[in-house]
Amino acid sequence: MTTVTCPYCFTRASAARLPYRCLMNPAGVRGAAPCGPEPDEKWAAFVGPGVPPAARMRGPVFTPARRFAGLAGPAGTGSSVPCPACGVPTHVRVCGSCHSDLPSDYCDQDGRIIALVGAKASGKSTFVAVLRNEFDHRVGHAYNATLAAMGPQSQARDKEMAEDLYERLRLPAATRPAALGFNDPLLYRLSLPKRGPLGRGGTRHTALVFYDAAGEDLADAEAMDRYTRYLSAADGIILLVDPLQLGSVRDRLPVHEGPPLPVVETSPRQIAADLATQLRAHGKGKPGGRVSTPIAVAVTKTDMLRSLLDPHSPLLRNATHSGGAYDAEDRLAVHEELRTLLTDWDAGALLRQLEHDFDRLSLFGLSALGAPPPADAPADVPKSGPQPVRVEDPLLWLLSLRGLLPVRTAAQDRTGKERAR
Ligand SMILES: Nc1nc2c(ncn2[C@@H]2O[C@H](COP(=O)(O)OP(=O)(O)O)[C@@H](O)[C@H]2O)c(=O)[nH]1
Ligand SMILES: [Mg+2]
Ligand SMILES: [Zn+2]
Ligand SMILES: [Zn+2]
Repeated sequence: MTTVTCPYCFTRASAARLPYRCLMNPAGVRGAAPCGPEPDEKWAAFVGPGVPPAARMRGPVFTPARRFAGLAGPAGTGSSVPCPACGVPTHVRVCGSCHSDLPSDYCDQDGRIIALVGAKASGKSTFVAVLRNEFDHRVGHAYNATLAAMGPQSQARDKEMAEDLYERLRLPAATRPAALGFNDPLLYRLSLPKRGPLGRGGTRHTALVFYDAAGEDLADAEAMDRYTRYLSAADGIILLVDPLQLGSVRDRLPVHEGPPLPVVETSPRQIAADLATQLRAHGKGKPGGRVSTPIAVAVTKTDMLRSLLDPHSPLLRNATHSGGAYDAEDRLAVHEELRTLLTDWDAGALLRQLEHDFDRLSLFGLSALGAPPPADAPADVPKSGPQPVRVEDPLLWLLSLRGLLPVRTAAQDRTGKERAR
């Protein structure tokens, strides 16, 4: 049975029990009058006082008769059930708790919530857009995987972000307090070949939920509460750390040709500490103990750090993903490289905080753009377009922990070589 976690309020429910919303289609059947809009108070209360009265009027929500429950159509199309009032079938399911509409394909697969966390301007929007694009090319090809936006809102935003970044060569507009409606998750469907014990075919779909919100910005208590529920519902967390926020990195960078350094925001160490406190408060670790949720901590904008890296640093090139397997040795090499760097940066304060707070931690380094934005046009993508380095690693690691990807280990490599001899 599929369990669905609402990507808006994070209530969990069995997919078969979700209510439906009538689409008020005028093509009534059996001569029944079409349904009209009704005030959806549950939804309005959830979305908040900003909703104009007219927008509260929505298609009626109903719970289908038992005999219709679980009458799913062909895989991926969702099920559709007739509205008891007008008789017209609808496929739109809503969360029973907040009445948000759920994309029908979201309800047909097990969800994984991967929470994306990072201070303002740490690179979250750019990261998501570039990651999505890499699945259309290099990464999708290596793993035979696709990553597609689900539902009309996510699809529209996904398209807009891609056009900005890859066609207009514009960086995303900053995630600023004004954009604080915490109502807009980006929903994606990740499809990977199934890996049964017998290597049987088929495809496994996994729903991924990202919010592009800066946690420290969420001034009002309700938005903050929802944000912490998002974090505690997460199966894995990607924490983006902007190295340009670390004093000792800023001091060490040569007077560079890129745009001016960003203003100093909340320190990454503080963000990590707050994150751990919030997760512990939601039972993801004993008070004072380590948090159990796996966390991928990714230092972004590594293109700015070239002068601080050894020319052989693994941070300067993408993983090969050869044989469609996630390379555990390569991950370790990156992790160790970052441990060394972080030990040095700001006297190791961030590293100590992370190792103190998180039980399952892996460090990553990535660049979504591959080069700094042009100095004379800091809101633009570099002329050659994004040339990402290692953007996929944090997500792939979290997926590999869930057994969703084949993993290649050093031991396997050795046996492979011996066999080849
Ligand atoms: N050098 C460099 N700068 C980046 C990269 N990604 C983002 N940035 C810069 O960081 C700024 C904020 O990025 P954005 O994705 O909007 O961050 P968000 O506020 O966390 O969503 C951008 O406007 C760029 O100036 C990168 O890969 N390399
Ligand atoms: Mg953003
Ligand atoms: Zn909900
Ligand atoms: Zn109806």
